[in-house]
Amino acid sequence: MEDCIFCKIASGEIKSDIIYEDDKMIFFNDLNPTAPIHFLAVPKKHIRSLNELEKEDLNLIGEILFKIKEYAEKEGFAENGYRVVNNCGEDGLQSIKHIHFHVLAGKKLAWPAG
Ligand code: D5M
Repeated sequence: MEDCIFCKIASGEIKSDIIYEDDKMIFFNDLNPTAPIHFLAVPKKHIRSLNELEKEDLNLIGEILFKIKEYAEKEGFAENGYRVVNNCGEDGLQSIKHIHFHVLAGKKLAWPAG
């Protein structure tokens, strides 16, 4: 197993600002937020990137997206909308090699990205 900061956050070895956790996933606020609400939704299973996703992981990813939806409803930003982003690989500017989804909300976001 490679040395992975998000695995260490998931195991509790490294502290983070956790906003949701269950046995399969963890949500924590991004260290460098680019919107009033900016957190990362991360599976506890170590998957390097979208490129390494296997069919056996499809339920897990669906559950993460569904939990993001539920969280947005609970926290009251679902109605105004939000953005879910996955950066994959070098050109996608993925800096942490453990798959994660950025969730951005709380302002009118700019588009297009990149
Ligand atoms: O984005 C990786 C994101 O991870 C980036 O926005 C900073 C964030 N980050 C890095 N380390 C931490 C810790 N320790 N806590 C919270 N957030 C963190 P990427 O899509 O890989 O470019």
